[in-house]
Amino acid sequence: MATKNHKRSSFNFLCLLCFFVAGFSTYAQTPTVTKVEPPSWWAGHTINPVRLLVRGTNLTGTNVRSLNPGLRVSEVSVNEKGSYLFASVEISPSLPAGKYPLLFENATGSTAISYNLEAPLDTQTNFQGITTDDVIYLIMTDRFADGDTTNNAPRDSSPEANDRNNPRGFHGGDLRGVINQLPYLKDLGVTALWLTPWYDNWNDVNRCDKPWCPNTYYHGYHAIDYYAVEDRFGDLARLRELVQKAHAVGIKIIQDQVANHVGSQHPWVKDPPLSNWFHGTLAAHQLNKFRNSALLSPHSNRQDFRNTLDGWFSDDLPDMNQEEPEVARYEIQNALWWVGVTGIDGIRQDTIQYMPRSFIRDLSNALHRQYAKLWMVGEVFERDAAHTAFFIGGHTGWDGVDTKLDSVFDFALWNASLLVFTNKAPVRFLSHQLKYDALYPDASKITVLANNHDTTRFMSLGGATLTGAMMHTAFVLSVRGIPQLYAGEEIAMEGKEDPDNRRDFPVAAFKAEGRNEKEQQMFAWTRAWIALRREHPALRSGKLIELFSDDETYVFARQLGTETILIAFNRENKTKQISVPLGSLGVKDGVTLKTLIGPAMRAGVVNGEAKLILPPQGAIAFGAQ
Ligand SMILES: [Ca+2]
Ligand SMILES: [Ca+2]
Ligand SMILES: [Ca+2]
Repeated sequence: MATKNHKRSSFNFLCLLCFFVAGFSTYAQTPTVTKVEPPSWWAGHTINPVRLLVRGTNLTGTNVRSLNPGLRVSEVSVNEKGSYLFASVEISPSLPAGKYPLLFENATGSTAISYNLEAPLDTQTNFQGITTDDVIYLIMTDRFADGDTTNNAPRDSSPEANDRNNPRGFHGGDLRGVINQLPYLKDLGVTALWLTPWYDNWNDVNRCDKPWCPNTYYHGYHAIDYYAVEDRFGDLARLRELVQKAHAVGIKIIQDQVANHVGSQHPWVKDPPLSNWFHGTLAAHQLNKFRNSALLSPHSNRQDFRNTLDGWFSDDLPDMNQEEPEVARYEIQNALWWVGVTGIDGIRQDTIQYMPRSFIRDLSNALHRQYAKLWMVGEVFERDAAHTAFFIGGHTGWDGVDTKLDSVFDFALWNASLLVFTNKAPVRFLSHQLKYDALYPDASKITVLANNHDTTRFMSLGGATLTGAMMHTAFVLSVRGIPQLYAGEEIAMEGKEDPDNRRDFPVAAFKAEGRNEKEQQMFAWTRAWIALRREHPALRSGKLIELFSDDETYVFARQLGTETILIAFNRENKTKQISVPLGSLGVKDGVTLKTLIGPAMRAGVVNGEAKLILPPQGAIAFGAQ
C-alpha cells in the first residue's frame, strides 16, 4: 500500500509537473511576430491581395484573422520550422489609410499587430520615369558627401569598419550629404540621381587573410533587410526628404535594387522562409562561373545555363530563387513598396541577367501596371550589343519572352568610346559600333554610361588625356539614348579598378573656388554639354544621322523637326577641314552653321555641302540657322 500510495503521490506530483510544463509550453507556443514584410501597403493598389511574409516564433498552426472587414486574410501557410508565415491580405479598395489590426492566433494564444495602410503619394510629382530628356548622375552614397557625422560609427560596428583610410571601409557619406549637395548637382545640370543601394547592410567588418580584407559593405550590395534604409545613410524619413527636395528642384531619383541576391549576413541565410528560397545554402551552393553567353545562346547546355542563373555571384551573395512563386511575389512587392513609399522615378536593377527573363518581364509588368511612367534599367554588363539587346524590352527573344525592360546600359558603346578617346581604336569605330543599334527595337531607349563604380575611371586608363576625357563626355552627352555620368568624372577624378574608382569625392570641389584648374576645366565642359542638351530638343530626342567618319574624325547630326545640330570629334593634333552632306538632311543652301560649343566659327551650306573646320583634339557642336 505504502508503495502504491507512494506511486500514486508521485504520479500526482508528476501530473502537477506535467501541468506546469504543459502550461509553460502553452505560453511558449503562443505565436510571436518580429517582422512583417511589406510593413505597409495601399488600398486600391494593382497588387491586391498583398502577400505578407511574417517572421516570428511558434507560427506552426497559426491562423491570421483581420478584425476589420476591410481586410480579408486567406492562403495562410507556414514553413516547417514555424519561423515564417505567408498570408494573403485582400484590401478593400475604398479603405482609408490607417492602422488595421491583424490577429495571429493558434490553439494556445494570440498576438495582435497593426497593419499600416499608407496614403498614396501624388502621382503628378512622383514616379516620373526617365527619358532622353534626362541626364543621370551615379552617386555612391558612402563616398559622395558626409552630411551627418553622428551616423558614422554605429554601435554594432568596430572602429576598423569606419576607417576612412581603408578603401574598403565605410567613409561616412549619407543621404543628408546628397541633400546638401543638391545645389551643386542642379548647377551641374543633371536631372536624375542613381544612388547605389540604400538597403540596410551589415555595419561591421569582414576579416580574412585575403588581399581584400578587412572589407565592409559600404557599397550596399549585400542587403540584410530588403525593407530598411542603411542606418549609416539615414532612415526612411531622410530618404523621403531627399526625394521630395530633389523633386522640388527638378531632379529625379533612381533606386539601385538588387533582386538577384542578398548579403550573407541576412537572417534568411540561417533560417530561410522556405527550403528553396535560395539556390542552395551557405554550406552547399554553386558559384557562378559567369558563362554569360549561356544566357543568350539558344544552344547552351542546361548545366551552364543553370549555373549562370543560379550560381552565387560570390560566396557571400546568396542567390534568390525567383522561380519559387513566393520569392517572385516577395521581390515584386518589394520593388513596388520602395517606389510607393518614397516617390522615386526609376530603378537600376543590379546583375539583371542572372535572373530568369520571365521574372524580369513579370517585375517590369508589375511596375508599369501600377506606375505607367516608371522606368527600370538593367545592368547587363556585356560589351556585345547582341547580348544587351536581347535583354531590353520591346521585342521577343528566341525563348518567347519579351522582358518589357525599359532600358539597358550600353556597355558596347561605352567600350568603343573609351578605346577611341584613349587612342586605342580608330575614331570610325564609333560608327562601326553604332550600326549594331539595328539589334535594338528602339535604340533611343538605351542608357549610355560614361563610366560607373565598377569600371576604371577615364583618367586612369592607359592613354588617357584630359582632352580625351572631354571628347568622351561630349560623345556620351550628344549621342542617342539616355546619358549616365558617374560622380567625379566631371572633375576628372582618377581611380583604377574597384575600390580605387570609389575614392571620396573631394569636398572642396563642390564649390568653384575649391577646384583646381583641371577640375574646373572638366566641370565647365561637362556643364556646357549638359546645358546644350537641355537647350536643344534635337540633341535629346532627334534622329542620329552620320555625316563623316575616318580614322581620326567622326561627325553626326541630331535632327528633330526643323532643328539640326552637328557634333564633330577630331582626334588629330591639327585643325582638319572636311565637307559634310547637309543637303541630304534637307538643310538648304544658304543656311549658316554656327558654333554652339567650341571655337567660334561659321560655315555656309553651298551646293548641299558645308565645309567644317574642326579644331585639333576636341569636340565641337554646330547649330544650323
Ligand atoms: Ca555620415
Ligand atoms: Ca547597416
Ligand atoms: Ca540568380
